[in-house]
Amino acid sequence: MIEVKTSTCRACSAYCPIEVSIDDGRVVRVDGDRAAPLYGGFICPKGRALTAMHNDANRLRHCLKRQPDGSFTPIGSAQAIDEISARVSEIIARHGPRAVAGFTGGPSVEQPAGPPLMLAFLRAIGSPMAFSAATFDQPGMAIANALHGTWMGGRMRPEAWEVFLLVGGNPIISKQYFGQNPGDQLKALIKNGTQLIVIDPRRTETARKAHVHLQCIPGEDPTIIAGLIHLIIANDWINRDFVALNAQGLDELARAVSRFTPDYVANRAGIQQDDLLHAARIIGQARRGDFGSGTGPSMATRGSLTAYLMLCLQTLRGLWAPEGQEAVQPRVLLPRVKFKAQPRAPYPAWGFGEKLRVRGLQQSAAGLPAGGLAEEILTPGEGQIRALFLHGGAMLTWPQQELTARALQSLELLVMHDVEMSPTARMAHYVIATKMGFEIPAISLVGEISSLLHPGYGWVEPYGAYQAALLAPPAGADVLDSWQIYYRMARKLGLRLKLRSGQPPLDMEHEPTTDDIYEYLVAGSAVALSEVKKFPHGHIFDEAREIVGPRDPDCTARLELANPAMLEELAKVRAEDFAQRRGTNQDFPFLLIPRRMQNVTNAAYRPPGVMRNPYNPLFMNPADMKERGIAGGDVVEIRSRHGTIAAVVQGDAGLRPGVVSLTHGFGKNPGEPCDPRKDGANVNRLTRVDDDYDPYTGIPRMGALPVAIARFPRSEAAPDRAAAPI
Ligand SMILES: Nc1nc2c(c(=O)[nH]1)N[C@H]1C(S)=C(S)[C@@H](COP(=O)(O)OP(=O)(O)OC[C@H]3O[C@@H](n4cnc5c(=O)[nH]c(N)nc54)[C@H](O)[C@@H]3O)O[C@H]1N2
Ligand SMILES: Nc1nc2c(c(=O)[nH]1)N[C@H]1C(S)=C(S)[C@@H](COP(=O)(O)OP(=O)(O)OC[C@H]3O[C@@H](n4cnc5c(=O)[nH]c(N)nc54)[C@H](O)[C@@H]3O)O[C@H]1N2
Ligand code: SF4
Ligand SMILES: [Mo]
Repeated sequence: MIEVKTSTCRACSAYCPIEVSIDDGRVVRVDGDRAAPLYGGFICPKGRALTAMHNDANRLRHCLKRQPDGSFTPIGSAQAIDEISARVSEIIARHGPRAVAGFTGGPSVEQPAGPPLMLAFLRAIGSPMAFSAATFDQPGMAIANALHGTWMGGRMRPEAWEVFLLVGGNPIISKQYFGQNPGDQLKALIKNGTQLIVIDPRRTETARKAHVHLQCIPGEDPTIIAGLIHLIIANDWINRDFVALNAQGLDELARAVSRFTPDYVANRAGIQQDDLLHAARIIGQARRGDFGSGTGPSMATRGSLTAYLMLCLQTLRGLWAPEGQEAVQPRVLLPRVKFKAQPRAPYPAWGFGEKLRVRGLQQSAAGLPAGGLAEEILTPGEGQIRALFLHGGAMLTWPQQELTARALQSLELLVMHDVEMSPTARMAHYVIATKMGFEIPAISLVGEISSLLHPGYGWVEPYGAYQAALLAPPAGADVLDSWQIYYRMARKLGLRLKLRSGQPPLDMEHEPTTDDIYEYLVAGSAVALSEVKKFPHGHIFDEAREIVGPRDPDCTARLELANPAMLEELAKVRAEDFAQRRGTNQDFPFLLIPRRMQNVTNAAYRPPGVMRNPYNPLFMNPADMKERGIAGGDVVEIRSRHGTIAAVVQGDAGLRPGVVSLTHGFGKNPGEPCDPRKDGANVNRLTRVDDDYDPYTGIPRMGALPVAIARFPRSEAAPDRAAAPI
């Protein structure tokens, strides 16, 4: 008999509510949950493919251990944890706790308890070496918040927006912003009078809905935002009352942008002056609105500066939630906070915490720079990392794949969690087979935590959801919830794990359940988890709504419009020879940019059938293809200054001529045969960790990357050549 149960899709960070049809312990169908609030029953092909994912015979059912000859043999999870624990304690004894590091990434969407337990474990052994994918993502936002200060009232409510400015993001595909059915949300906003401005070198699904689309040359976001600031100031479109009360540094900012005149900006960024003026006028006259940015500008270098300038622009217009407005993103499973119509003063963005031993990189408001992790592993000396626990798809997602490979190979101990024998798992000493989706209880906590770091995540309304696990792992399987790895190691090593300061440690005698861990994680939440559990479709908790309160009478905090480091970087932007810095020339005539595709999430597990073609095509403007005699379906060679890959071309008339785009998360490991039509192409063979990296966050140039595109003589795949060693 078929049973239908509600759950949440965790194949991306949109967390769509779903209905799962189960027949005798087997998933037979997944649909959007029409009875759930906010999402309107939305589901994408990845959600539907959860059926194939849970029934995939290739899924890992046992942990694996690498043998001296490189092959893998199954090992019981208990035995694996015993052996790993012994090696960890031996490494700590020999090299100290800093020799043990962890990395968490995308899989935390599915495994909410994994990262907190990994961090608790690292704290318990005394290692500061906790890295995350956040510093390969949009780390500049955390830097910008620290340097500018933040608004304690939060953002303006979308139903009131007259403008939304989106710089280098594509919510319709990525669901970053408007995560609950983005197409419908955007349609409703536009119908409601919101003018959408999109800055993107590609006419994306989202840009097609925009009132103004600035189809710029990649990497020119600081130029364009500085140009918009210049126009807002020059036309006296500043919200004077707001700025006088809440900000400082206007005169210095005005001077810093004074030479970003419309003709300079338009010429440099490859856009029309009229369009720039049109965008500035919409922004300058809107009384309510919001701005957001995506991975485009972050990957294109100077992500911290772009994010900082966007905050300055937003503050100049006073587009922050006023007193009396209902707050967006109030807490549900996190402790309640008071929203207030006042600034929180800037705070240190760097200069505290752990320093890496490479390139002067250090802990910042965005975390420890993962861009320096591979070199940290490879650099001999005291503190060198010898053991790494990996909760992400490093081999396909970290820049400079060849360096990543060398770093991972050099480790004494690499432990990977996985549900498949992924490229990264193939590098590991131990692969811990983990539970997948429906075997893990769903909870909206990670979405809410993400919204603290990035306004494009979480829920505007006080939404919360929890659904129990729906399935047991396959009969005979020996798989763990990823947090159990750290709990069981800690127990072996006699450590007591604490999830938060001020909280009692976990019970190390009797192993908690995943639900117990969730209870620890939501301690002090605005709404009790037991209450959230009463609503199988998820729920909007009216009792969690908050109104933005008045300013404290003694508040003296001000938002900073003239951070010296940022204005210095901006001066450099204006002074440089931009064509030279861009790096395109006859040898490298194209700029390669990142993009997401609908049916894949980064390098995450791809259920059979989820993609029509299993590869990531190189998208190219048809005029550029024609000029070079390239047809759709041809295999081409993409060469950057750092490496060469082969990819299958697909025409995309929406791309700005001279720009090509390729999604990350595909391909194979160095030395493995890679067929671009089957395995796709790894864009991170074209990147390099020390190429024009952000000095604060360490994120290197992963967009606006100069490349050459050449047709293979007989249109067949050439072997990938590895990048030059660092
Ligand atoms: N060139 C380039 N590189 C990029 C980007 C780009 O735009 N261009 N984007 C960057 C961004 S924004 C991000 S967030 C990162 C993402 O980078 P990561 O966070 O490193 O990668 P994911 O692809 O999310 O990780 C998915 C993989 O993690 C492994 N895994 C580990 N633990 C588990 C587990 O418990 N369960 C499951 N199911 N799998 C597990 C599986 O192998 C799975 O394939 O990539 C970054 N890299
Ligand atoms: N379907 C799907 N959804 C995802 C993911 C996925 O892999 N697939 N990944 C998830 C993750 S980890 C993240 S971080 C988010 C990211 O969410 P988004 O940032 O919205 O991701 P993209 O869709 O890649 O949008 C980036 C846009 O930037 C544009 N762009 C590229 N270079 C530049 C530039 O120099 N300047 C400007 N202005 N624009 C530029 C690209 O053309 C593209 O349209 O998506 C999440 N959601
Ligand atoms: S957008 Fe698709 S992959 Fe993301 S949560 Fe929703 S159904 Fe799942
Ligand atoms: Mo990301």
